[in-house]
Amino acid sequence: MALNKRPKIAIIGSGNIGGILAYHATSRKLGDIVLYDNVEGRAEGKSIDISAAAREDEFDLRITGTSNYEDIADSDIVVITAGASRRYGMSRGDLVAINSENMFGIAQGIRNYAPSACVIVVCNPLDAMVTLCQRCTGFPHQRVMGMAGVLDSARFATFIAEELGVSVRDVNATVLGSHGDCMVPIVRFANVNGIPVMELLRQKYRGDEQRVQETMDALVLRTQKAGGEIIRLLKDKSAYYSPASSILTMIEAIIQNRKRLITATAYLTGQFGVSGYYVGVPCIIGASGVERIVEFEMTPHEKAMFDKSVDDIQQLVAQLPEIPPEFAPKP
Ligand code: A3D
Repeated sequence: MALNKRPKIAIIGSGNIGGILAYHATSRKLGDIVLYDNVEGRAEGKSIDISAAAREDEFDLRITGTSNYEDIADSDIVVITAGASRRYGMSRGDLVAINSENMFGIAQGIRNYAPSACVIVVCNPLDAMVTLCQRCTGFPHQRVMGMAGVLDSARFATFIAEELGVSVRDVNATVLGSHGDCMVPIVRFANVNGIPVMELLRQKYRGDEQRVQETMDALVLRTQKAGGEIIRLLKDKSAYYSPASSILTMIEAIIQNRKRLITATAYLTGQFGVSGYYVGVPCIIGASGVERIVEFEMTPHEKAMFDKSVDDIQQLVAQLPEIPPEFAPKP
């Protein structure tokens, strides 16, 4: 019997997010994992540790650690979790220079050894780094996407569930736009198994419209600042458990060709009135990557917030360095 090849997932950057992602990807049996890091021994050490969980967690996958790009050869998916993260007091934009420099080498490694992969960018500032990754790899936009919206939407859903005292499993929430303070939670779409959250807040606060609005405003603001809230508490680290879970959602959607409708940072060619920029929007994610961007009519308030978010992205992208000549498309 011919057995199909198992999916191969490369994770570039074996720090907090990369390590947890590798562990959960193996325990969910998603495929063989290659952990890469430029700190000698880090990826290998984590891979040996995770391998030793295989018996108890009942997986028979291969997990290897490396500092050599050759080992990511022919990966189906590459996730980029390499790079500096924010410290307390920093904005995501403060990471442009350092993480751009990292991206040059990473993109070259991916372009050389995993030319058919779908790439999920996670490092910050997300919207700029996914742009740079696509420019450097030259891959079709459909195969280069950013993970932010799944996480931002999960945070919004979590805060709504806590406020209403319901299971987060039943909460649908959508956050679009940039992965920054100008992200756009779409309040109109927030519901608990179809019942609008605003209606449930009205029931809770017995029709006190001011209290309802203030509560929703606070949920939106907390979502927009959620990353910073965690950094303020951890001081020298950013969130890592929930980003890893959100990346898994995207990996599963691609590997299992699930056609999930989720928010991903995708390249716009006129959708929502934007062209030539990566922005967080609703997408169908399947085996080919971003298979379709799903548009809907925004209210004037949503559109104003979305446009502000796009301005934010444009400012970050304007700070990106020139692409070195070795990345120029081959004639
Ligand atoms: P951390 O635990 O510091 O791990 C980063 C790893 O990358 C370290 O092991 C480094 O050695 C490694 N690394 C650095 N440069 C390179 C390079 N050039 N090649 C290979 N490996 C390298 O950080 P983390 O895992 O907490 O976060 C990783 C990135 O994700 C950061 O840029 C964060 O800002 C970002 N992040 C994004 C989100 C989103 O929702 C988009 C959420 C949380 C963190």
